[in-house]
Amino acid sequence: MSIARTVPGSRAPASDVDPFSIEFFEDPHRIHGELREAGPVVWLSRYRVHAVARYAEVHAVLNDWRTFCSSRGVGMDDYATGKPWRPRSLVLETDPPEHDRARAVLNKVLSPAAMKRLREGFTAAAERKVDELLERGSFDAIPDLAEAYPLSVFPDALGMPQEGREHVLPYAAVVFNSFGPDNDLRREALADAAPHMAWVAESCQRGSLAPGGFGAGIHAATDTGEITPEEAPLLVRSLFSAGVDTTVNGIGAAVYCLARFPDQWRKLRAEPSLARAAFEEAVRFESPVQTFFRTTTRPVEIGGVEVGEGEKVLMFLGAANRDPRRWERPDEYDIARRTSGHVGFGSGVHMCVGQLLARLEGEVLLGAMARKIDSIEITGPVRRRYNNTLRGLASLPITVEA
Ligand code: OVV
Repeated sequence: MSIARTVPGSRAPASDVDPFSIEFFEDPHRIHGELREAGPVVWLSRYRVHAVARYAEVHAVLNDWRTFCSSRGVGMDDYATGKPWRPRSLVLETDPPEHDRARAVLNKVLSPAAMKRLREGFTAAAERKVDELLERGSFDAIPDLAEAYPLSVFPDALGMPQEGREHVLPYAAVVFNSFGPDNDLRREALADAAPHMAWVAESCQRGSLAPGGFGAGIHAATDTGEITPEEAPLLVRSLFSAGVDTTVNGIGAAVYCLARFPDQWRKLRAEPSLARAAFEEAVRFESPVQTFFRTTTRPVEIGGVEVGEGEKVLMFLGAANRDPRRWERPDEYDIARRTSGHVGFGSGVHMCVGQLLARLEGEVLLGAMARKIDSIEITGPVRRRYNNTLRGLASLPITVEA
């Protein structure tokens, strides 16, 4: 990477790196460091957008929705100048006050009380999954664990139709690739998206959703007038979009960490009550959601650099989560660390509305592993999965012993 200190039309240092390339996905950490060191804001010349990679600036952008809006899209596409590829999300791609109405409904559906009702069933499913995998001994921790466990609990909790659930992960891959630039990943994902989109649209209708689930809960909010009947399916769509692949990659990150760092695995085994902390630290360490954009609503100075109105700003959540200005030993996975303040779930008004559900899944699964599994060993080639937003693996062959 070359970093030039000046560029016409910007006072930010410029970089020609492509943070949406396979090469970058393979090893983002060195370049994250270079971007942090270059300055508080960097100009990505390839895409003509500003980017922030330091914790302080990422946190500041996330916490100033008036200046850094979401209603023009949180991907590279600017909805002020182009049509969204799907009707825009009522919660992700809106600003207060519209955002807050939709958010309140999701907050209630995914509340601490709702988590309490789910805990027992989620725990039993985690124990069954771990028992089954111990029986097998050797398996692929991505499809057989990181994907299989969330798929065994979340679609039922949402009340998804039984038929067609194979669309869930492909649909999410489309959504998260869509936030990136018009590269091969995004183009190929969108080219094959139609059947996934059709199934999701149909499944979000009130009549498709099982009683008692998150989906039915969202539709019930139309009866009290909090949202309109036209809005409900779109809000349900947010859970289809963001409810599975995020936790798949969060759990995948945690298992990958625990398999790579035996001293941390030993610590967790000795103290299974650290399961929730071990999951949280994996979210900081790997940052399954790597990036989001905002769009400026006015000219603004970031770290002394002038950014104009109507400009996209790319936030490197993963770089912020390893910024040595904020974290001690940032590149160490340490389950005893104080992780609070990490931006793996975002921050501010848009901070992950499903974070309690993600943590519940992570906690009960890692807890079951800690109580039942003695050793974890990586026993085959680790393959990465490429996505414009999500960081995670396609394959993690492991062997476990009781
Ligand atoms: C956080 C997130 C990711 C992807 C999609 C959505 C939300 C949505 O609201 O559709």
